[in-house]
Amino acid sequence: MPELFGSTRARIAPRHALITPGNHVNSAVPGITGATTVVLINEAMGAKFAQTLVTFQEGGQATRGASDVQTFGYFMDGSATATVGRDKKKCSAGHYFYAPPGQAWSLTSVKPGTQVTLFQKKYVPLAGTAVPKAIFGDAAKVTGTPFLGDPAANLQVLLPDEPGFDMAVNLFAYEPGGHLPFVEVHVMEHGLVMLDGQGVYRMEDSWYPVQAGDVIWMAPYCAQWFVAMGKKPASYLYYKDVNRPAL
Ligand code: UGY
Ligand code: MN
Repeated sequence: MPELFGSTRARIAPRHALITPGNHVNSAVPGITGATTVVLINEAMGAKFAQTLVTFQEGGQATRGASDVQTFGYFMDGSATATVGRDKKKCSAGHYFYAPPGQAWSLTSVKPGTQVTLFQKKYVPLAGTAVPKAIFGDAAKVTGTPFLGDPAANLQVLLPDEPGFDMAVNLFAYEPGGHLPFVEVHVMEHGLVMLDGQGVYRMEDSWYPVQAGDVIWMAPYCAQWFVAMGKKPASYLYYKDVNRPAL
């Protein structure tokens, strides 16, 4: 969609945001070299997590030392060796890794053009519950379930649904015309990237046309609804915070 004469679909509101690929500006992020790195969502926006898109060039790599930050990385395209602590795995499109707090991670032997979406959050411990271990996964091997029984909205949960995890990352795929069954209002925050197709996202009192590559932030209690439009299925990858006490 050409955005001429200073027009844009981007909108940065106090409690939600939409950023399109045409808006991207790179940042220098320590530990990431030979790549363009776009910090799409972070605390500067009002979020309690960060969502970053990294596109690697020849010889690019990423490393992050152990800290209280946990990282989920999803391969949108390309391939690389992901190392978390002492474990390593060759990853390609649709694969993902989870680096728990206290473990270093890196991406090496990266094929030029590889794109990875990172979700990062400071880990909140839960008394009596063990900190999660490293995970490597492949979305193609994760069984989906019809969301609230609707086969037109298929949900894949990529991380274990266990109390040790204070973040979730899911894939949502919609048939054309498929939609969220009602306008959700919830305490959990979302970061989201459209992977395929197009549709309309309602956030608070605005309705936005969205398509593959768009990134969305929804603050806690942001009213939200989505409908897939067009002739192809639509899908998105999204983050949410989970499993911690209300007070
Ligand atoms: O998990 C969720 O809250 C999900 N149903 N929200 C969303 O897709 N906007
Ligand atoms: Mn939601």
